[in-house]
Amino acid sequence: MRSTLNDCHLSGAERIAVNEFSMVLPELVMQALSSCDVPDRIVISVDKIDPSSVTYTAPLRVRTIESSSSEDAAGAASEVLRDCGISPAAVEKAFHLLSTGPASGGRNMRGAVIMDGATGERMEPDKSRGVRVSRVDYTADARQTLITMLSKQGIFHRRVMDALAIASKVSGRSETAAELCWSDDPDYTTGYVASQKSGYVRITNMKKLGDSVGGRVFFVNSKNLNLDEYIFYMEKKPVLISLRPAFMEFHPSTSSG
Ligand code: WAQ
Ligand code: MG
Repeated sequence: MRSTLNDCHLSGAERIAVNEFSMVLPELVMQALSSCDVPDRIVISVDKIDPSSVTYTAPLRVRTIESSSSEDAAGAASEVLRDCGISPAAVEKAFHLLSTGPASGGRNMRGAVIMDGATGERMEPDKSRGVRVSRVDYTADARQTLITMLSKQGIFHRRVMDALAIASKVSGRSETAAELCWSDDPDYTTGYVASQKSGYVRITNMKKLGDSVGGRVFFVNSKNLNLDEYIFYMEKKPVLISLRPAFMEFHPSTSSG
């Protein structure tokens, strides 16, 4: 779903529906109608996907580090990244890119930077668009459980659910060493570092309020990396986040959504 007002982007969302297709469509329309402005255009496009192409992965566990300034946050994020094996040079390069705007002219990208976690070299073919993660969603069970869990912690927000889905898909691929992200939205300053090793680590005050630069960096182990396959997984491979990933992968036809 994509909604616009006067041709300006208002909101967007993507879902994978297994059995509950007729329920998902009204949810997308409701979501479009509940953004801060009323859209004058809502576009919903639907693609059929082959059920046998869907894989299942577990959600990353979630924790939050409270930091008091962007310097403090950078210190905390660097520590987690270093612990995931990212070199100091790559960490520094990623912070520089995301704080100055990763696309040319200091603009934001639509997608993510792919960076060699050892050398800091950028590997994404299109350096202004980046790699856009798509085709990821929660199973109905996992969505409900995570909403309850995040609400109990007082951090439930659609933005957190969306970011956790992206991070779980990205770290679900073994070539990913870690991800670093903060929003390009000037009034959302909490970012995260995510990996299989660290889980999804939210870090507050990752940037200063009012700053409209942000982005995502996927750090990879470039040894044995097939870049085309990696990008295909991120952009095209349907992945459902499930609380029972091993079971569901083995019996995809028993999925209830
Ligand atoms: N795939 C790859 N990169 C993306 C995608 C995507 N689907 N969507 C956005 N990006 C890149 C793009 O460069 C954006 O400029 C940047 O990420 C930030 O996107 O738990 O809202 O949607 O409280 O603004 C973190 C939540 C929120 C932390 C991040 O990012 C928390 C967020 P935004
Ligand atoms: Mg944004």
